[in-house]
Amino acid sequence: MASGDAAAVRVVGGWASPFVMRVCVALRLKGVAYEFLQEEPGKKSALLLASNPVHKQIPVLLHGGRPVCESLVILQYVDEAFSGAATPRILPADPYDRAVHRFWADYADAKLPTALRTLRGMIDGDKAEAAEQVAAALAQLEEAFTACSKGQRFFAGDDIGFLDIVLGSYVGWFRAAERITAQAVLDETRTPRLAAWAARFCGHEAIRDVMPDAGRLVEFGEALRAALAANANAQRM
Ligand SMILES: N[C@@H](CCC(=O)N[C@@H](CS)C(=O)NCC(=O)O)C(=O)O
Repeated sequence: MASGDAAAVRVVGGWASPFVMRVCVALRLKGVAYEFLQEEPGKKSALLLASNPVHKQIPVLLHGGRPVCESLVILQYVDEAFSGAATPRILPADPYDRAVHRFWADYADAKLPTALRTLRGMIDGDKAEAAEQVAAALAQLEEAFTACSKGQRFFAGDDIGFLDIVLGSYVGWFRAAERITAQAVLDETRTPRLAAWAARFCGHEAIRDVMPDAGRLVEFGEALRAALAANANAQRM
């Protein structure tokens, strides 16, 4: 599909980003072909800066050349823009369920990224405190899973949906943090239903090819830290 095409779908992203993974999963679920434009770690391309001038962050979805930014906004856009009868829904059909799923997605994004970055050593902070923050958030999300899934396999029911994609995008980084800290993050004792859900999520056909391997994520984190430090040193010179 040529990028000048009014229907062309392109994702400006990075393979290791949980926020980018969400967008790829949503497009895969919808059966939408897309071109993936890999950003160089620690750098920002002219295309990224031009298409997300406010936050300058990945992911950006380009649909017919028009940018959509912020992963949760993109998921909702993809759901609405590709909504044929044969395509699965991403957000629940019921307005109340939609509100509940959005609430927990916002909760996950408010509680998890900073604590995970601290555990990975990407930002300074108390690692034990960060581990407690993640554990407390996952305990809340375990309750949310029970309420939302109503005894089914996923938050959205018998197949994955919005909240599965949002929380599931962190699973690779949970596993990477487990390797780095040598401590359980998605703990089978504290949060058994979420641990089982994560295994089911990773085995889903829309996920298998885009779920990053924990070992590769650990290596990526180390390389990114080195690249960012080199950039900072170069700017000081
Ligand atoms: N709230 C944003 C977060 C996106 C985000 O944090 N992206 C990271 C990559 S994982 C990024 O672009 N970091 C580079 C930067 O902030 O300069 C979303 O949901 O899309």
